[in-house]
Amino acid sequence: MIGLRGNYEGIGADFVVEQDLAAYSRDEHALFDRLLTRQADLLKKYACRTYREALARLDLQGGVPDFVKTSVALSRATGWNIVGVPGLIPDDVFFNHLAQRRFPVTVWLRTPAEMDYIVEPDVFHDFFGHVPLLFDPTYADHMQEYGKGGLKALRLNGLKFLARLYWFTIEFGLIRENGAIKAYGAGLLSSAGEMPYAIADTKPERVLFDAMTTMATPYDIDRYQNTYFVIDSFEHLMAETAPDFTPHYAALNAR
Ligand code: HBI
Ligand code: FE
Repeated sequence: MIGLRGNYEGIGADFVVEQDLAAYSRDEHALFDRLLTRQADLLKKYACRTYREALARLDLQGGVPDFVKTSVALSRATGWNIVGVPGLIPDDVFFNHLAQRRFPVTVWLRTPAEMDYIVEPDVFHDFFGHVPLLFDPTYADHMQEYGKGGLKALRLNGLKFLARLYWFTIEFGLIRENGAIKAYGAGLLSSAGEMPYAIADTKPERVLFDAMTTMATPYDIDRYQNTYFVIDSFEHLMAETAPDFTPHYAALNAR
């Protein structure tokens, strides 16, 4: 599938591409399974229950999953669908998909050399990391609100702040569960190294999530974070991000 990696020629305005299941090599299916197996033990220890239960229901048959098949179950559960994309897509296109309950999932898979670290999201990060939680109604609603908020942030010069919110919740968020701290962020769930680090290492600080502090916290995409934000529940995340952020953006831009 290397051919499709970052190949945008002839792409439409929505940046959607068909997932060609036949185009994945046997090695690619095997690599996807190796990534899955490697995470399995870590998930038991570090992943939040909602994620683990949703992943189990997905019943991944082995190899790179079929977006169309998963979308049938997903749309029945929360009205979301998966759309294939060739990689990162423009912010406004990305947010517009989320606002319409379409989750963009990259169609290509990393190479074995990128097993431990990949800069851009690939199908393992996007599918394994993001898709299971879209089966949870509250999280699914939050993700759609996030998309609508993103389109608004673009108009209010607030994208940088909203991207930080996304980074510290949807990508690297932690959640309190029965007195323990677990992972729900896709970047953590799909990483063998950063999930244990974020939860068990003494180096990073773990602070209670609030939207303003998160939006004021810069992040580095190519290193582990110094700070991780902890929500009490997805309802807490929803409530914290429901307000109109216009005044927040104005205050943050004024700093
Ligand atoms: N495109 N395919 C894809 N996946 C993303 O996660 C993504 C994107 N484009 C923009 C983007 N994320 C970020 O700018 C926003 O999350 C802020
Ligand atoms: Fe992601």
